[in-house]
Amino acid sequence: MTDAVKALAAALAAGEVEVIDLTQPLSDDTPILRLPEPFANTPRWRLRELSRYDERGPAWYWNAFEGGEHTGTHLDAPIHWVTGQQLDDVAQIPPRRLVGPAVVLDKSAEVAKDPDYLLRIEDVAAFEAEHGQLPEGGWLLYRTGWDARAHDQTAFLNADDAGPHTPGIAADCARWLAEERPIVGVGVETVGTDAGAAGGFEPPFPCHSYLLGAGKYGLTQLANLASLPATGALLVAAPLKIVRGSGSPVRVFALVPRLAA
Ligand code: 23J
Ligand code: MN
Repeated sequence: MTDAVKALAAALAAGEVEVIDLTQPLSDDTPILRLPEPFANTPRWRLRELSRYDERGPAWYWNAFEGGEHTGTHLDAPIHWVTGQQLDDVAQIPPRRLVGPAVVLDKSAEVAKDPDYLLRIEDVAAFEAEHGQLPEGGWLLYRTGWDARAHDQTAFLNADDAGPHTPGIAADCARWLAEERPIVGVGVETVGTDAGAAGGFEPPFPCHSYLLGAGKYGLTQLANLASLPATGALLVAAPLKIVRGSGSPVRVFALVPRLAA
């Protein structure tokens, strides 16, 4: 049997495999979700300096950090939603489930015309007709072009008096992805896996409700999806092992074959 890890290490060393960072920077400027009254909201990410080569610690720099579990590029664990309350917290997710193939479905042209665009079952079916069925144990990454707004909270949330206008997944499609496809989860470029308007859907926040209720995961605020092929990437998601955590900021890498030099 060939040593697949050795082969991968050699391919990385030879530049035949590229490592793409799908993570947005995490700082006090990182956009965060805003829920309407009367719901609780998450605090921003914040560093609190402990010492910086000074009287508090002459040879070292370090910080404490504070922030919601669901801040920036983050992973939603099944226990995050009431439908998954008996299922895994973020520390219980088997690591094997966090390494798997990823496919990228690009609806950025549609979203440029309609920021409330909702992915439909027929969109996924059309993707599958071209690229094959969604991967067992893998991720559906939903490209919307929303990453271009990730540096600016106002543009990222895109809210008016009616609430936020950001793309998402139609309720029937979320249910179908949860129940009829062998993926481990869905990844998006927006502040959450659900559309900005999804609080008014039936059920409310259907992506959270169906996917997490089926023991699957969400990945949010992803970057660099435009650098990935439609199929053929391997995704590695590494959330912090927060005991009883409902989610965590996550570092996400994609390994992709480097095609033409
Ligand atoms: C709580 C309630 C609604 C939503 C969310 C959290 C998220 O988007 C999240 O980060 O899980 S929509
Ligand atoms: Mn979340």
